[in-house]
Amino acid sequence: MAQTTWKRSACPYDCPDGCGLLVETDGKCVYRVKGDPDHPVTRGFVCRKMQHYERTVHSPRRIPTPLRRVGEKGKGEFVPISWEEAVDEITTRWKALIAAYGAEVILPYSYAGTEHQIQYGCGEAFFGRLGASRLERTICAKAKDAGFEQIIGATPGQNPRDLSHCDYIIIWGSNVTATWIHAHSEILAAKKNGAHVVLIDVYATPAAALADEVLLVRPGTDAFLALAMDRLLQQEGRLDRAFLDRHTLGAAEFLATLAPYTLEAAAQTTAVPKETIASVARGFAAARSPVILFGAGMSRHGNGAMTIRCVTTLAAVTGAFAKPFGGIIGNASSSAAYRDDLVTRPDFQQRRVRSINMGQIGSALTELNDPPILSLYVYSSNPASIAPNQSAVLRGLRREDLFTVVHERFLTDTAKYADIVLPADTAMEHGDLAASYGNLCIQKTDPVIAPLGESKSNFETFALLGRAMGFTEDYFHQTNEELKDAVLAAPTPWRERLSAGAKEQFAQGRAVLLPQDDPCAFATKSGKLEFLRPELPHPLPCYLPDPSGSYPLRLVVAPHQATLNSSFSERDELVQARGPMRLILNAADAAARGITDGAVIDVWNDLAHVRFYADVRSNVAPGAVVAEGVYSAEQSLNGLTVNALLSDALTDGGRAATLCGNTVDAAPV
Ligand SMILES: Nc1nc2c(c(=O)[nH]1)N[C@H]1C(S)=C(S)[C@@H](COP(=O)(O)OP(=O)(O)OC[C@H]3O[C@@H](n4cnc5c(=O)[nH]c(N)nc54)[C@H](O)[C@@H]3O)O[C@H]1N2
Ligand SMILES: Nc1nc2c(c(=O)[nH]1)N[C@H]1C(S)=C(S)[C@@H](COP(=O)(O)OP(=O)(O)OC[C@H]3O[C@@H](n4cnc5c(=O)[nH]c(N)nc54)[C@H](O)[C@@H]3O)O[C@H]1N2
Ligand code: SF4
Ligand SMILES: [Mo]
Repeated sequence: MAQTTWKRSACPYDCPDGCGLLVETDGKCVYRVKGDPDHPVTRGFVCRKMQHYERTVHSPRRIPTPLRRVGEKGKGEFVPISWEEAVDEITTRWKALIAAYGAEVILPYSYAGTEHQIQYGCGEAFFGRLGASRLERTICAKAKDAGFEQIIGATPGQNPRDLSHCDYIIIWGSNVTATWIHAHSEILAAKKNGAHVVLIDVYATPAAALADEVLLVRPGTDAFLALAMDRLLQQEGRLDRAFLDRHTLGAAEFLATLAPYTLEAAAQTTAVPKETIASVARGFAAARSPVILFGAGMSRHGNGAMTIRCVTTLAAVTGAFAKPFGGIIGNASSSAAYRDDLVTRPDFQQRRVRSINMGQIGSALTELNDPPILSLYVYSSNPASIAPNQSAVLRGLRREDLFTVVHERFLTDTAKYADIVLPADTAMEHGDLAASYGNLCIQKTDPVIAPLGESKSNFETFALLGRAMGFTEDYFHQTNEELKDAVLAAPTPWRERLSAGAKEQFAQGRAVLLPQDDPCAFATKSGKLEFLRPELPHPLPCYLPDPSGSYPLRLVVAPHQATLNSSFSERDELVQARGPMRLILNAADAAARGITDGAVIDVWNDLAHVRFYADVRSNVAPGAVVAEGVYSAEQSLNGLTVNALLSDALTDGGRAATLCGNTVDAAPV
């Protein structure tokens, strides 16, 4: 090994922790990766996935050069070509399509393979300039955002770091032990200080080990649970009247609607015993520093945005927002610290074009005719594995008249359908701007090593394609580092508020924590928490039964601890730790169907039949079934994964995918 040094970097993955990294390198190779001890949230430790990021960076499965398909679509048979040939073929095909049908027959598809600002956003500038159809990038947490917006506006959230000071923590639908490990460690610290921890989920996730109490709730019914808690506190005179008077609008109108939410009705709807509902409500109201940590799972239902709005009312009626370290966690985001418009360039969009929702890519590829999609460019995403309505997605990708380009690090299920594959680099191989959606840290990164093989970053690729399309804007004639510097040269109110010392640290590539606002400074029109929003279809928070399907079991998809969506499939040790595709069922629901633990089962609805191994447990809400993890076709039992059972219906707010709002039935094979 040549002389090595430790360089600072930041984890690019779609994860609320947004960790800072230290990377051992000689400038050519990455040898070791560890958590940055000086990062305000990471504090020296990272998850198992990133502890060996060098295995991802130097994986023998990395795509080294551009590829051209030679076999059938989906078979993954390719030959290497040069970048010149690849760019020439792509831009020649696109120019012909644009001349014949207009640019809207081209659709980009992307999500959060990397969360860093430039590589996440630069495709918007390219496709905006091209005049292609727009993609609504809403699959993940847009219903959660919409639910918060409907009651507290775009109030920047709090740091999970503060959790350690809280004495009553409700983890509401987040498997923090898998997906948010620094929140997990803060909750552990709070427990050492005597905090009471409650988990509300549809099954006992690994995070249940943190909890003093686990409430197993029927999927999609959390709003009822929260409103029943509100009603009980109202009846018992435990509301924080001073907070309601000072910081909220429409409290009286809201409180006047709570009569139907009795404990009895709540127990019946949610399956949570009424004594438990009452004791959690009283404990939360009486706490010194009560906080609700919100996951996104409960927002991925047909009533998801309303659910988030209703659960937030519990933190309002108890005045939790005004108590020290109290309120809510799960709505933080530090991305406004950068001028994102300098990356995404909305000004390049010359005319209105149609939008296609990423959760409906299956029907868009197979049914759209006005005009049809004739070319798909996928980057930072893997729709064959992660999108709903998988059978339609695969049918679409198989279309011979669809010219598909995939910019990827690995030969994913989606890349196997590509006509042209372009090799992508990793976060070690380019600089970028890191923000987080789980805390308020920001960090600037520099390249740690040169791009491996012939791989290129998203920006370098779009700049190359832009020049080949004849775009004359300076944007396409600069380097990634020049764009990064231009974004940093543009001040934002948040970065301006950093102390001189923090600004200096940031300039040196260290992570800094943005100053936090008063949690009661709500970013609504009135500056108050707004129970009443007269302009909305439902002016007050209320329980809306979820309009899910008609099969008897309610299917929930959940993350797996060992992998991150379909990412990390290149790492055999993580894939092995995850094991085969399983469906978690409640023992009573399994017994009623003659399903035994470990048996191969057929699971179906109107969309598909998918095979799983049964994982029968006692601690699952009645009628709920859960599939953890995103699997590839190769790892599946019949070529399809759980995503084939997910419809492409959207949520009530935010146009997110209803990933957790589907129904199925199951039987032994
Ligand atoms: N290891 C790992 N880390 C990850 C990911 C991963 O796949 N693996 N994914 C990353 C991504 S993309 C995201 S968006 C974040 C997500 O992180 P969070 O938004 O914090 O949520 P999750 O941990 O995914 O947990 C969602 C939980 O919601 C539950 N749930 C579903 N429906 C309901 C319901 O109706 N009511 C209640 N109470 N619970 C419900 C599910 O059972 C699941 O346990 O995590 C990120 N981090
Ligand atoms: N069954 C099921 N389905 C789900 C979920 C679930 O939990 N279960 N989770 C849902 C959620 S919350 C989300 S956010 C979505 C996530 O959907 P995606 O954002 O598509 O997530 P990944 O599966 O991680 O795929 C990201 C891909 O980007 C590639 N990539 C990484 N970095 C770069 C880069 O710099 N450039 C390029 N060009 N490519 C790069 C990676 O190799 C990887 O193949 O999936 C959703 N779908
Ligand atoms: S916990 Fe999340 S942000 Fe931190 S290293 Fe792991 S994947 Fe990256
Ligand atoms: Mo996500």
